[in-house]
Amino acid sequence: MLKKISYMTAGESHGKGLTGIIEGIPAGLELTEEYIAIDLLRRMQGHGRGKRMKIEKDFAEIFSGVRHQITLGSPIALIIKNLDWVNWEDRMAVGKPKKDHKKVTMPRPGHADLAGVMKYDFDDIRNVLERSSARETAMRVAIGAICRKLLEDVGIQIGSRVYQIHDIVDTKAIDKDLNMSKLNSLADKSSVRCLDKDAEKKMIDVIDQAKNNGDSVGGSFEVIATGMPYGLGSYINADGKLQARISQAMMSVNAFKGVEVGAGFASSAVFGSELHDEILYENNKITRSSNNAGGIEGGMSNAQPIHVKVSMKPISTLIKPLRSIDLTTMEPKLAHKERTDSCAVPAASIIGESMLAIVLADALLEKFGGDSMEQLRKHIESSGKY
Ligand code: EPS
Repeated sequence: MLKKISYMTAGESHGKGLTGIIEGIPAGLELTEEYIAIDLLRRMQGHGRGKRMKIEKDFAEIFSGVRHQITLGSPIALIIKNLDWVNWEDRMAVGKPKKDHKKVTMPRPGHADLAGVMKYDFDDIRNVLERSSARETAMRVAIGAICRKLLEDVGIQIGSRVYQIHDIVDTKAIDKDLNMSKLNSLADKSSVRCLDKDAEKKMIDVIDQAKNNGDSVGGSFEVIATGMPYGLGSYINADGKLQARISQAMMSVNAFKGVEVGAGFASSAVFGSELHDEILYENNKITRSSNNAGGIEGGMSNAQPIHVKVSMKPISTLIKPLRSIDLTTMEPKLAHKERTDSCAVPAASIIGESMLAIVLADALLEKFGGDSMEQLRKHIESSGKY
């Protein structure tokens, strides 16, 4: 559903690394590897992460498309090396392996394992799980960081926080006037990326409880974009609708199971008069009495902050596995165990920010266009309405 930007990632979780290419970023955007590294580091954090994150130091090397810290308008290629590769070289060898390796044959409920082996006629689930692993999201975050830089340079900021882990809810409201870099710096200080200290403690406890039981927990986070102009997206056709484009991007992450825009599901339980955001005119500016629409009306941004909530299921690799079968014998067996995280919701919120950045950068380029950042800025200055 992207219209101006296209991107692709490649790479197996325990292969040599992840590669990614993004095309459609205008020339003249200032970009450094260090800037991308900030979000990669944020994705690696969070209470409940497993041992893999202690092995890796995710860093995206820019391979092409940037010269002297400025984008060239050409495809930008990135490489994130897997430091864990040294431990998997033979098991994941591109060529003939030196020895036989035990096949993975007990599919994990909730993972891509069963449908994946059926689809590709594999007899080894490792051929599926390596690519379906959430490791791939490291490259999405690197690509998202490039889009975030473009948005930042034209005044659009993206922030997020976790508001629920398992059944623990952080009810502390985000201050209406809080800017997104402040929100991120507050959330980043917490190992669960929530705002309320009591909720934080309870969230940490519930993650520890899950971990001690060989279990996992999911949760929900919200992502907000400020500085939005009117009219990103469109009401004229299905594939132009901004909420559809955002939902598609969020739901393209395996573990994300639900997306709400603005008041979302709660909208169905209130009267129209309670829900809709009244239109006011104050200090020479159109304002709204609330933002239950989440910044999108009729498939277009309405100059209010974009507000999206996303839920993540508990990770499906369990240290205390669920029932499954051995696909070689069809005998009952417990599901495959693989090193895993007990909770990755804090990391998921960074992935959510990245997915929103990609969609908004794309919709911004669709509306305003330009081969260079200078042209884009001029187009926004001359026709952007806020
Ligand atoms: C992940 C890397 C993976 C997992 C996790 C996310 O590394 P490993 O499999 O070596 O531990 O930690 O992915 C899953 C739990 C999953 O089920 O896909 C990462 O880089 O985020």
